Amino acid sequence: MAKEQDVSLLGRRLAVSLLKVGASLLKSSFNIEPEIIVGQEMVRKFQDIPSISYSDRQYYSIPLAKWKEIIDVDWTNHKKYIVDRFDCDNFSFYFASSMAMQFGLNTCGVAYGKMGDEGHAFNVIYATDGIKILEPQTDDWVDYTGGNSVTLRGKTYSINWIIFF
Ligand SMILES: [Ca+2]
Repeated sequence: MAKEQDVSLLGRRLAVSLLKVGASLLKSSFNIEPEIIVGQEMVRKFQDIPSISYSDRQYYSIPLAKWKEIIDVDWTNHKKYIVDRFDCDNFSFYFASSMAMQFGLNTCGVAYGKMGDEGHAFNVIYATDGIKILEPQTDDWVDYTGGNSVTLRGKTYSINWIIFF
């Protein structure tokens, strides 16, 4: 029994070490040099959204082309959808938190609204050269230029609330 516990403990420590090394390698492979945006300035671009929350004074972002490179390797879209436990809200907060945790980018927000007639959560990316609405379950995105809805994957994504954190 003692030996089994030792093996489990060793396995856990190895797993954590691998995660740390992997995260560090991934970040250093991108050479990210973010631009700083004042929160108040950023939210001005979302005047057509009924409600917006932001928690930070300064926001760090990069150009769309660099965001695309990150999205292409990020594995959020490969995660399995599980009703309630890992559904649209979890995908969205997970993706946004991963961007802050792994790359120091807090300009990926979470949007609550509707996809067609159904309640839905998804992401908003405030890049230094544009704004995108992202479906984190599929990595599809579309330009946001104003208003409170976009057409993405042939569906209307409408936004009631955005939070940047
Ligand atoms: Ca959930």
